[in-house]
Amino acid sequence: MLRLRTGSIRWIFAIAGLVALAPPGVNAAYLETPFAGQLFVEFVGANNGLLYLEFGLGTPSITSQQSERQVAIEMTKRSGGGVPTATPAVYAGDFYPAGSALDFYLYSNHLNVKRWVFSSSLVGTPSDAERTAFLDTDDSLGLGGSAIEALGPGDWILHLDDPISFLVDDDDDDFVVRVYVEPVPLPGAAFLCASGLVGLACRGGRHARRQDRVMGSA
Ligand SMILES: [Ca+2]
Ligand SMILES: [Ca+2]
Repeated sequence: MLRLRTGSIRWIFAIAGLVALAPPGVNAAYLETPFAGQLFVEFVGANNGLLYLEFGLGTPSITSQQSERQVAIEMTKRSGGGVPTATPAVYAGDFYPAGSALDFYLYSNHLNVKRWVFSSSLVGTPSDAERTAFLDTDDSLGLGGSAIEALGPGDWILHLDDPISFLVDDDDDDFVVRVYVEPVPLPGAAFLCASGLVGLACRGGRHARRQDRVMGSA
């Protein structure tokens, strides 16, 4: 008969606790990466009358400077409508391991009326603006109320509304962007991240790298 001593039982619970803590993904994130890799953001289309629209990663402070934010794409109004200043896919950071959380923000400035929406707010008490921007409240897309169209593993089209759209509609075409992960071999340090052994440290490192490397400038 297998007999476990009290010390052994403590170790089993301790190891089980570490395993439980190991997955670093945030369950309620807007998206989660299905595998480790590099994230890219690609402008698809837009239909809005905004003078300025900015799309990026994370949940920045509304008092932040643009240089402090993880800007991916920005649009400025020209004759004939709003167009992005950058159309190619832009690199938006390394995300290790699989299950990394992806949240986004939109910021608009129209005649100096500034508005923000954050996808991370959906897990709490989102504003009407945030629900309209990051969801499809009338299910016009037929995706069950989601604004996320999956093209394949780690490859999505986001049908977003601008931050002031809730005042007039929820047509899910104000800002359409593709977000996708390119799988890449894990470097040595990232292997440790993927193993969950040093998950907290890795998340901090990823954040710092994203701050350094994400496209966009003030
Ligand atoms: Ca919407
Ligand atoms: Ca709209």
